[in-house]
Amino acid sequence: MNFQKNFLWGSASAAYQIEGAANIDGKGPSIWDIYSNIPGNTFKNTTGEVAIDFYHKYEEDISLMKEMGLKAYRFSVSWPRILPKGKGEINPKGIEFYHKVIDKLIENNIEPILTIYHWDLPQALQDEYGGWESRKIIEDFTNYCKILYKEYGNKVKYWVSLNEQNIFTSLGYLLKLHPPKKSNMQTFINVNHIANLANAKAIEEFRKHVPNGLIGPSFAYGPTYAKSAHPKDVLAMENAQEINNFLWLDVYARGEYSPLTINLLKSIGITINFQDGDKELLKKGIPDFMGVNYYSTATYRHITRKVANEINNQKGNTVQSDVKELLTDKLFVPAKNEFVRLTDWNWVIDPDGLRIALRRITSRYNLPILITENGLGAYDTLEDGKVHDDYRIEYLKEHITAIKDSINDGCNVLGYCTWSFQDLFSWLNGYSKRYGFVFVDRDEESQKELKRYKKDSFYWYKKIINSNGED
Ligand code: BGP
Repeated sequence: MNFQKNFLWGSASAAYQIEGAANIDGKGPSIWDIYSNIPGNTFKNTTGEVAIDFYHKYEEDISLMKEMGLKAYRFSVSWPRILPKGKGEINPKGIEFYHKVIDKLIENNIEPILTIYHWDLPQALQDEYGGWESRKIIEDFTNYCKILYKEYGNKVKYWVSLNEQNIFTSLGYLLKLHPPKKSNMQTFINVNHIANLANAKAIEEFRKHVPNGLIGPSFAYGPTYAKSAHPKDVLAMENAQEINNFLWLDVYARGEYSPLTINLLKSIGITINFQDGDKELLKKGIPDFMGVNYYSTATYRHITRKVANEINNQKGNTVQSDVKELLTDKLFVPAKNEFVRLTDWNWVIDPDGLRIALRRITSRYNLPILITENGLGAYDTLEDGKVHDDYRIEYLKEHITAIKDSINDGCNVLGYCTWSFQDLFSWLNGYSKRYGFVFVDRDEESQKELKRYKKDSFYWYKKIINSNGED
């Protein structure tokens, strides 16, 4: 079997990572504008203030997409560009900007995939009630969604509700690596329950406003492996699967938490704070597809974190968490997998893991899947206007083969968005970790220009798209 005829060969991005124009045309501050400006919070104190200036260069970038023949482009809307204070007054220039981007994409036969929330929460809502920690956010998020549905609902078919809820909550509320830099398991679970409700409400409203559209969340799916066949390692792996995957996937796809997840949380003293009406609302949030962001698999065992940390040596080229222990250590700890390769940032390279991810979702939920992110972060070098990124081509090729195999296995995959089209700002790694098909020159002298160069992978992906997945 081959890729379906209308397979969405795409690429992805997020507002804060590309737009820049942080204080321009009425945009309000997001939590990331504030957070990345505090020394020590990001790698070498880099910020997305200018990023790659997509705000002013979107036409140039979209013509590069057209030249490549890209079928779909995933981008996110910046909530504080639409609503500078998170609610209340709408910023007309923000509304207009995304109309221009969407129109340009459509004009060039590129399917827009719109992400509603990719982490840039309006700072005003964080200040007023602690952002995702308060149920007040459900109403404000719903109102923001309704504005987008009304404005763009007749132009955009594919919508992503929340990007990687599992990552922004675990890095923000467990590992102290994202704003608001906290570490408390009960707060983490409360925040997630609130985000689940907001996600369900957003989907419920979507059905009313965009009846012909398709919507789903994007989940950062790291399928779990057991370190060994020791039954205790297998149990640890299953615990990790409940708490690191099903905690979200089941709620999205089935509208309820698995009883095992609830009981495992109880065993470490954590409860999910249900209120009247929550269970009914979650049932209304079943998506049309599951968005999957796939980078790596995760291996687990049943020893102590101290031992695990000694074994899992970390590389110091990113901001590291200083959290030494988690409540979940009683149930599982991360372990090293000696059968996989690693990137320059120690991220596992495991194309089979993508096939496993797609199969597990299909087997448990039987939903269509849109791969909303996958890619290789690497140090690229620009020489005479060229970037020879054969390592990226190799990586993507292997992952595309894995998708093809999963389709043959019986998975319904709607499309594949690589991360990313252009080089962009990496939340914890600044600008040296590059993912794009298009190199963006941020050398000091040329930074003002932010000149774009096509990498070797640009021409390669063009061929892949043109042949619908045949190399
Ligand atoms: C995902 C995010 C993206 C992007 C990507 C690469 O978790 O959704 O926004 O950043 O990971 O991550 P990084 O930039 O840390 O390498």
